[in-house]
Amino acid sequence: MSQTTACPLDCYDACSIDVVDGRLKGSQDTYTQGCLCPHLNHYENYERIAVPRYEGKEITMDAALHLLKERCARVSDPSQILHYRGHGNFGLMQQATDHFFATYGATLTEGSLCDGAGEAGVLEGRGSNKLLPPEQIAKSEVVIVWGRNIHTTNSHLLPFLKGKTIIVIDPVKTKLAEKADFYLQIKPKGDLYLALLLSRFAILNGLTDEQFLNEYATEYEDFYELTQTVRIKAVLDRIDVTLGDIGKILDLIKGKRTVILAGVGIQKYRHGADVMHAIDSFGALLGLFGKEGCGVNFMGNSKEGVLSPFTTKNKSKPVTVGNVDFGRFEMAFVQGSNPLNQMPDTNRVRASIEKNPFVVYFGLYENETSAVADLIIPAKNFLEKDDIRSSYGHPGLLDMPKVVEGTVGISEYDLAAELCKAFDIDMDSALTYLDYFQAFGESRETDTIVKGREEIPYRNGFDTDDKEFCFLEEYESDTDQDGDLFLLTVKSAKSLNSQFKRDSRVYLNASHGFGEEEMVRISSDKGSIELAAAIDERLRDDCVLIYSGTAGVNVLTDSKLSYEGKNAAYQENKIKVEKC
Ligand SMILES: Nc1nc2c(c(=O)[nH]1)N[C@H]1C(S)=C(S)[C@@H](COP(=O)(O)OP(=O)(O)OC[C@H]3O[C@@H](n4cnc5c(=O)[nH]c(N)nc54)[C@H](O)[C@@H]3O)O[C@H]1N2
Ligand SMILES: Nc1nc2c(c(=O)[nH]1)N[C@H]1C(S)=C(S)[C@@H](COP(=O)(O)OP(=O)(O)OC[C@H]3O[C@@H](n4cnc5c(=O)[nH]c(N)nc54)[C@H](O)[C@@H]3O)O[C@H]1N2
Ligand code: SF4
Ligand SMILES: [Mo]
Repeated sequence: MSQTTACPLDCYDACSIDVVDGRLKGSQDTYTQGCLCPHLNHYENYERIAVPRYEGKEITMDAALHLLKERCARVSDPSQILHYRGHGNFGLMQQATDHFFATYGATLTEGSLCDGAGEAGVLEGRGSNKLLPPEQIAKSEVVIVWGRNIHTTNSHLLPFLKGKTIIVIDPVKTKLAEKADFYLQIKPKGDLYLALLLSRFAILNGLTDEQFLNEYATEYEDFYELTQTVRIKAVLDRIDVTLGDIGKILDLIKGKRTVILAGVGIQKYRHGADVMHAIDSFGALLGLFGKEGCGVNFMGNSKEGVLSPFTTKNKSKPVTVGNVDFGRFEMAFVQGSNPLNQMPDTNRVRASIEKNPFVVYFGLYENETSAVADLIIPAKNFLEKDDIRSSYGHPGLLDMPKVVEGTVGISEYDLAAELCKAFDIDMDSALTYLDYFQAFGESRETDTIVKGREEIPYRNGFDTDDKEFCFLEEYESDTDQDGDLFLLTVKSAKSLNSQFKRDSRVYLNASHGFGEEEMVRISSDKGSIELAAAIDERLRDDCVLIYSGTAGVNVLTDSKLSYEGKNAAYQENKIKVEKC
């Protein structure tokens, strides 16, 4: 017997899955093309939390829910309860708990650990962040992959890139960079200046689309003036790019249908919004919006066109997810997340979580956060509950029906419904919510997509007040030029952030003189960790790489947020590496 569901993970691909006799197989649809990735191929092998625990002792689910309700009731001011929800599961029904906590008056989070800065940059220029469908990428002639590691994070897009001219801009020589027609091993944080210089020379070399600019982006002359304030020689040296590199990129894209795929790598900095806005401004000069086979894509907004039936706002002012002080609250409910590994500045997070008198961890796996939680509630996995999801990589709206009768854990809906019942809060049936979400779908021949998504985004102008693109007008300049090393914390092929098989080493260029497996101490102004070295010739000699999910990586990072977008800025502070 075969049933179809979808991968629940925080991943561009949102694959369709056929469950055949209990085994997970990639559906043969045009996007998933019959294959899943290691996370899902080995999904059943990862040991789950089977039984709830309170203060280290196993308890029944009934007892756990009773404790949870009792504790909520005991907090006299509900805004003293923090609801901290991550993206361990991307199903829309995960928000069911927001409904309870928001209605009850608890404090929710805002901002992002992920793409908030880039998203803010996109919104400034376009007024919305519309997803560029893979079909348009397939119709392009040139693809610029800018701070995105497609083989690792978005592998199902690779077939759509076949036969195209590929340009990669990344401080790490990724797999795609190895095969690219042109690879620019830029210095980290150099992208804003690169975009400004590309724009300046695009204008000088006549690559702009006058008709498009006169209709949809008339302020381009002011932007040209901004690009002229950049001191060419000094800036090129600083970002380790030559005039020849700029010329080569412009030659490759001249007159070609071009797509820019920007990833989170470009915006893990405080000025991340400006970086993305500068890249978008370059795209607008070339007239890449609203045309077949063209576009600029930065993690599409997965919720574009999908509203939430759940109450998610209340009177309590939300706190920012990147620097929340858990210690300020009387209770913290952590769902689908591992803040003690994934939030920046782990030492600060640890101290603040330790101050919180009642931390609840609601998840699938043991991790740094479950290790310190007072109450642990296992969740059902995606195979064991009904859900539905959208994606930030394609326009699909994918049903995720229950395919297995689970024996452990509780679903987010059931947990929220229990709490709502206890506190006399209205909540509809799970089916009502699922129907509500399904109504945003539109069936096509072979799949269902979110209704109203544009096949060619921005065909009729932008979503700004005057329908025009707003160019970058000013930017925070990056003055950081000290001799310390850049820390790149990128995604690993074996883990999904901190889920599954985590990496444990620090990757360095051989020029630093460390041996393979030699223990080294990596320090920043936030703390230090010790890891075994791995020699990696894909890296520049001013960069050190530690994969996201590695234990301790965020001891090194700072919790200062991006200037716009309330985003964590994981790559802002520099590091030193020395022998242990
Ligand atoms: N296998 C796997 N897939 C995943 C995830 C995972 O953990 N594992 N995580 C998922 C999530 S949550 C997200 S947000 C997406 C993210 O997907 P991506 O955007 O692909 O994520 P990253 O690996 O963080 O960064 C991409 C690239 O940016 C480069 N980079 C770093 N700094 C700079 C810079 O200053 N300039 C430039 N030009 N490039 C830079 C890095 O070297 C890296 O190759 O992936 C999703 N998919
Ligand atoms: N240094 C560094 N830090 C980073 C990043 C980086 O690149 N570098 N990336 C950032 C990014 S892009 C992101 S998106 C965040 C991600 O940060 P988090 O959202 O905290 O992601 P994970 O660490 O993968 O934790 C997900 C948890 O969800 C739980 N889970 C899985 N499925 C379910 C379910 O169905 N129900 C419930 N209740 N729980 C479930 C699992 O137990 C798992 O522990 O991390 C950020 N942190
Ligand atoms: S993690 Fe991504 S690539 Fe892997 S199965 Fe899920 S959606 Fe597909
Ligand atoms: Mo993310």
